[in-house]
Amino acid sequence: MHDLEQKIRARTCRYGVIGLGYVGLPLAVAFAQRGVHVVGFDVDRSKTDALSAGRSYIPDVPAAEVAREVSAGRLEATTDFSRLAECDVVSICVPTPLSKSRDPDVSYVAAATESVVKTLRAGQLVVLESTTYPGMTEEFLRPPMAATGLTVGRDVFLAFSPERVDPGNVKYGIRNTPKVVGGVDPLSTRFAADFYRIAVDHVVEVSSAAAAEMAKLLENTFRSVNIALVNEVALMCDRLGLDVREVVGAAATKPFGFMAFQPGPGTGGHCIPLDPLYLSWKLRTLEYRARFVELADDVNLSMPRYVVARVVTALNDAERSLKGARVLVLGVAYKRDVDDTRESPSLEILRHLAEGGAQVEYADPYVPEVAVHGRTWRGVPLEPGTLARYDVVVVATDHRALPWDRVAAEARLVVDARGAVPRDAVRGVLWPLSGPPVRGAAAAAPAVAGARA
Ligand code: SAJ
Repeated sequence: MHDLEQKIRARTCRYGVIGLGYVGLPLAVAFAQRGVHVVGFDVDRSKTDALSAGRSYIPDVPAAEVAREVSAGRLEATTDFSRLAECDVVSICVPTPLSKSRDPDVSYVAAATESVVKTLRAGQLVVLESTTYPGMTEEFLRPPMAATGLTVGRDVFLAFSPERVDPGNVKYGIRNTPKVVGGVDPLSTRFAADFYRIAVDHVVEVSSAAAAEMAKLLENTFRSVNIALVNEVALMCDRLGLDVREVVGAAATKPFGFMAFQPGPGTGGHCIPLDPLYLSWKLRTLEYRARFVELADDVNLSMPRYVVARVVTALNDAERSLKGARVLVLGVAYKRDVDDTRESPSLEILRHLAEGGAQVEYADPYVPEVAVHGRTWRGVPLEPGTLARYDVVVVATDHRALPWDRVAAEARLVVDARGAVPRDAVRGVLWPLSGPPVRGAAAAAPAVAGARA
């Protein structure tokens, strides 16, 4: 039996996790809790110092769990990447963002790979977890590992296993989320699968690293395309004078063969807007256009401007112009109940409203301040009377913590891109994402063209 296999079976293998963010930290803690000695690596000393002191900066990872594993000596954190030599298994969990030209930015993976190769030794298994294009593990990690003179698949082993950490998800965690694993050769697949089985109930072996890379991209492209479809249905409903949420809600009553997605102001976050573009980028190098991926990206990217156009329509109906209007945007995080503003469509909405001459402010209980194209906004508290001060309130993120009943009762005019405001409680005028406005008791009758007082 290979020495590595023996260590995995005996759980005496030492595990290195590079990148201690929302993916790497839960992974490190999960294996430490299963008795594996884990060394966490990060370039950010504030992270490694916090963990060494038994503190957590990831909401899904309780500090008590970090403290317990650190004090038991099963979890360490360091910025000293030379210690990778101690590790038998290394998972790379670093960001794979897009560059300014919306092409893959693999600089973080390149830096991690360089560190791994510097200390590479016989008996090590390297697993890339960062979401990337099909072929990257084979094309980007294998050559520098082989260039050390060690044989991949005999002396050292290499696999890809996509991360499926869903921040804020209280139901699914490391243990009960099935883990796909694909090696660059059968032995790499087997060793990686055996290793992950230490902390994951269900490990799914596939025939190659590329198959595992592609599976991950399919998972998130599926979401991007279906969100784009329902957003395009919103654009259609706008022209048809229909309320898209009523249409989606009705379709969702079909108990089979349909999966409801919600239309909204676009897609944000570090996964859905980015992952599919890794796929289309790779396919372009193979002279193939991933048309669904690119169309979905176009539609989703167009939604912030559509929401702003809806605001203009609503103000126009109230005989107000966007220029000079006082506008409050509710929610700048990319989705409900999170504090992450990466790629958030709300930021584009803020920018376009400001460019249109509106006096724009925002309120978001999770985000105290946000910078958009060089301008910094500070959130405003929703004190009594605040909502009534604005000419229009725009719902961009439907945080559960926001006072939706107050929005219905106090706001004179609402554009609700998320279907968050209770319609039956509206006193002013509410414009849904598509379809006719809802006019409440306090709404002035709309001006009728041509009529004179
Ligand atoms: N969105 C819609 N309509 C929908 C669903 C989402 O407009 O019906 C928007 C959200 O508001 C957000 C963006 O799309 O701006 C992405 O939302 P998301 O629910 O896909 O959440 P993410 O970005 O946190 O995606 C993560 C992914 N997890 C991993 O990659 C491990 C994704 O695969 C998960 O399915 C998703 O969480 C989840 O289900 O929570």
